[in-house]
Amino acid sequence: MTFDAGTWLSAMRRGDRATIGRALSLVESTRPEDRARARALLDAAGPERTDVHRIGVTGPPGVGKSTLIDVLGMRLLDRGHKVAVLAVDPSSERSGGSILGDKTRMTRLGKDPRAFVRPSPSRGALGGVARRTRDAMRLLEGIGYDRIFVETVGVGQSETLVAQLTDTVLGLLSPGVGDGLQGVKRGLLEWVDVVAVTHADGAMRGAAQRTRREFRAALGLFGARDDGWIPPVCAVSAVEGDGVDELCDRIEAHFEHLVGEGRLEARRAEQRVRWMWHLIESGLLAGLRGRPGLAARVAAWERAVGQGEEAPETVAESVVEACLEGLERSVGSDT
Ligand SMILES: Nc1nc2c(ncn2[C@@H]2O[C@H](COP(=O)(O)OP(=O)(O)O)[C@@H](O)[C@H]2O)c(=O)[nH]1
Ligand SMILES: [Mg+2]
Repeated sequence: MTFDAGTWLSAMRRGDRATIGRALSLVESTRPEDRARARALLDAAGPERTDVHRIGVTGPPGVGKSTLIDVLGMRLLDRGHKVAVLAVDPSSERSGGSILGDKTRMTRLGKDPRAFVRPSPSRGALGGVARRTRDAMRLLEGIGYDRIFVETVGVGQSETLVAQLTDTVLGLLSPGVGDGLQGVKRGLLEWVDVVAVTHADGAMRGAAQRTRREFRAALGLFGARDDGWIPPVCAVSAVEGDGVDELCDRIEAHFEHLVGEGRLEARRAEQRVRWMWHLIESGLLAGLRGRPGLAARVAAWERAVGQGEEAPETVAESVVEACLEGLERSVGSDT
């Protein structure tokens, strides 16, 4: 099908999965001609929707993220929602089979016509992953998906990334991980909205319940957050189904908490502002390094600083000042 944003969107809204896949590939591409088409699609997809719940799922490889998304997603379908799943992997190293195996872990969701599972994770540098994930979410929202899961390996920066992309972060723990709580960063409890201990079945059932109690107690010590939310701690078996309904209710309750008093808008507004600053920073740097009309000058600065003829501070200050003066000239100055 040749490209036309309107035609593509209608096909996607009718549930044409091949076109959805193609559109997501466009959105993920960095080629300039693809970027232009992706932008046309996003413009046509309409404004950001506040009836859409973006749910980040984070935790170490093997904790059960994909398996749990499969059962939670099925519950949400039964409750009348349309579910989509994206995976992100901002690590430079390969993360083994955990994400590659996602499609096979999401056997039910992957086959259900009401759901869309993006099998390939968005990989690469943090900024690129954030951009592709944001755009993919907006596209999926624009064609009617209203519960979007973002699965991410809970390592390093990807943890905070997912909090900047989603409304609710579900943090998964393995039974026993909380023993004494030394192994768990306190930071985690500050930005995870719902906690679930997985593998609460068979031989691990008791350990999972113990870990749950320990986390409850720990969270009780921290008290409620500024916005009044106390992250609930659940124990869940994705295999036997125990605790899945309760967890699903808790996740939905957090969304209601956000929607209730304009907190969702506030959270997303903050995310958009952060994103704007990220784009300004990365755009300025990329522009300075890559603008053809400045290439010779930039090379001369580097040479002068490298050879010790100019101080790095002197050059940096004059570059920054010139950028800011140029900006004041074009947008005006408040003073
Ligand atoms: N017994 C049991 N096994 C589980 C549960 N959840 C996941 N698993 C298993 O744990 C392994 C890793 O699960 P997966 O969903 O791929 O983890 P991910 O890397 O976090 O996405 C798989 O073999 C699953 O079948 C659970 O609740 N109970
Ligand atoms: Mg997985």
